[in-house]
Amino acid sequence: MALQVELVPTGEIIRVVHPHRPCKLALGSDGVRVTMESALTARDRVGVQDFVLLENFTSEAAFIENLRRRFRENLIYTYIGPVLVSVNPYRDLQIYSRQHMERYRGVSFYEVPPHLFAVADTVYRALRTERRDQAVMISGESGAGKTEATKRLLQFYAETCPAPERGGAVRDRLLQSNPVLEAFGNAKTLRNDNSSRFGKYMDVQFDFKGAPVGGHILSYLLEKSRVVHQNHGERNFHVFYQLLEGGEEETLRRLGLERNPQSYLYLVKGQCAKVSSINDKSDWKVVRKALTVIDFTEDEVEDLLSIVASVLHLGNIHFAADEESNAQVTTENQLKYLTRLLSVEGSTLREALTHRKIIAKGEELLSPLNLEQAAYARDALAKAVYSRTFTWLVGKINRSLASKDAESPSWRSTTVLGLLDIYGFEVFQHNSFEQFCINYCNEKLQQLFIELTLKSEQEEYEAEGIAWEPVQYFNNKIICDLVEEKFKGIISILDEECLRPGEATDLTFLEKLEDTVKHHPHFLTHKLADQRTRKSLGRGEFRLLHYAGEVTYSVTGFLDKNNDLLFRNLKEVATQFKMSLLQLVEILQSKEPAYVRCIKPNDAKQPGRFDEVLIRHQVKYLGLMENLRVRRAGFAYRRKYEAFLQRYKSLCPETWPTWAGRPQDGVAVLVRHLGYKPEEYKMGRTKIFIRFPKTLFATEDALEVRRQSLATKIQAAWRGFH
Ligand code: AD9
Ligand code: MG
Repeated sequence: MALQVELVPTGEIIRVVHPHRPCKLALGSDGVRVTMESALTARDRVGVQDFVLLENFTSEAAFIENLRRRFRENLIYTYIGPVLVSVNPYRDLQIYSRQHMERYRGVSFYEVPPHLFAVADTVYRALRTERRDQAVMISGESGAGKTEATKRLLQFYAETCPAPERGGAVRDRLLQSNPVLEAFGNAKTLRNDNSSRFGKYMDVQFDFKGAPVGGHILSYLLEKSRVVHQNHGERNFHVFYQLLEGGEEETLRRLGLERNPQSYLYLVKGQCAKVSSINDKSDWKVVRKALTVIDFTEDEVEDLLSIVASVLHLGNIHFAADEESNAQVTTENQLKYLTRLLSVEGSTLREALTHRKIIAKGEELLSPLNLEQAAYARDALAKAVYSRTFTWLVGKINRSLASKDAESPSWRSTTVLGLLDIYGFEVFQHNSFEQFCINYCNEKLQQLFIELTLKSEQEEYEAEGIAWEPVQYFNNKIICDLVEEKFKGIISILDEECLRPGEATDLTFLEKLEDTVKHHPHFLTHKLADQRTRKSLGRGEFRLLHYAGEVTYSVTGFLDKNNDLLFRNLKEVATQFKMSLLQLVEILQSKEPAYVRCIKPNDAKQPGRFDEVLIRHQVKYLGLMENLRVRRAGFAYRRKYEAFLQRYKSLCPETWPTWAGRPQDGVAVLVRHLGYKPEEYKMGRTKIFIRFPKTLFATEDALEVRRQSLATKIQAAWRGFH
């Protein structure tokens, strides 16, 4: 096996430190053999570890080729400057061990191969030394590896940060909140066996010594429709199957449940209760234990299970029509369990399932429901019960994670590290309100991403005293405005329609939309389309040209689903989702951002398969080329003077083996010796900026030659010694 080492000459001694490129070091009876792959062939084989070093940085093909080479070598991480691009390997690469954590602690970001832990460590050190709040934003499509990355980051902090003086349990709670949230908020979908069906933003609070002392979770838009319906090949939320498989006999009996998921209508729609990659029984054990760690009392666990069970019983409630076509409950047994589990009167529940309250002339009247309406009411109740339980669960976890020292003076000096694991941009054959919300969310985050990347570039140039040349880029604010603008944005119009119950329908909403935003370059409907595009648009649809591409949304269900989200106090016209999103953007803006951009290599969840079409699409919608262009606008490469000098000082007799003066002056002497032309680089206050990769590569190659000759010398010396 090729050992990954780097030889760094320190005076007369050869020290083996971090890997930079592959090199074989063999100790045999005839001495030591050091064979290094040349820098050039290594670049050919494994690509560059930072996309800014791509010669042809505007070429998408070159970008993808670099990803492919690295992926083939199991190098799943690559940088775009400080941004980490990650490709899901779909196999355990054994790269997250305690040793790996140690290896990435306290080292210089660019001196080690790209890794999630390098980001974790850099963020943590910035938090400690600059005392600024940080946020790691993890994005990518379903199955790309966001949740895995979030978990690895949490694990890194839990294992490597010092323990707090008091309340050490918080580290366990931070870790254990995960299986519980996943049980209730994740499900098997066609794209991912453990797909998060809610967005998550988690804050970890650190005290002034850098120990984790508390946490807080914000959740976004749980996909509650899954409770009552799953597409073929998908499942309901994990917790249902876990409880049925893993719950104790006695518990199930008390809840009136049978072990077989096939007995429950809410669990059979997707026809795949069993998933080979999931062990519901052992997962339940983990969840059950985690509930205790995060402070659930036995009574609270009991309540939680009662609610889970009641959703299953609700799904099995059947109705029959009486002679007036009014729905009557026919499943008395289910009703009996429900009244007990939910602690409601049987008559109240029966009435709620088969009648609707209406107010006529100031009086409350009960109007009977027909079969279809009753089934709808039953499903609505199941969804409401489940989603409220989820909200309650998050609140409960937050109380358990809340720092117990909130009142103490040290609390005031805490810093916060946020982790954002949100669903990526989605385009399906059929896109509805959920996709609209998710894609709007991604549109906002993309706007923030580009803004912050540009801002940090500009700030760095200014701080370094280097002239900033404005970069041309696509600003997706125009699309965000189209969705969220007051009075004439899509959300405003939708809310307005929701305020006209009885009169408004999904189609009147679409008509209003057509009237208000008809000339917008990113908006199209059947009516507004020309002959050519009209064919591809249905009458109940509108199309948005997102930064990531076109998506056609069907308006069916928009009013209903939005009503669900609306604040009950309807004086203000704003939806909950938009508000919580704006709040999230504010939270993120107040922090120093770091980014992990996850890519899914194939749809088959298979290791080693690199599906180019799929990947090209993600590179596009993650805005990676835009990101690279901004990063490369001026200079391909920049390094602190100390780091640059340390790495290349052996190439100049004046700086080798040590340079006594200021590192900046040493670098000046060094690059003059190397023959850098004035237009190829600039000297900032603390860093050297190099314009083109080829300048850097020439220097790297020179270093390579020097190392090879050193290696030859050691071998000769070794042979002489023996
Ligand atoms: V979704 O939007 O919630 O549907 P995620 O969160 O992006 O999606 P997730 O992290 O759940 O995807 O990853 C999907 C699966 O890919 C995991 O269950 C693992 O089996 C696999 N995976 C992801 N990242 C890694 C990794 N770094 N190493 C090995 C991985 N396997
Ligand atoms: Mg996820």
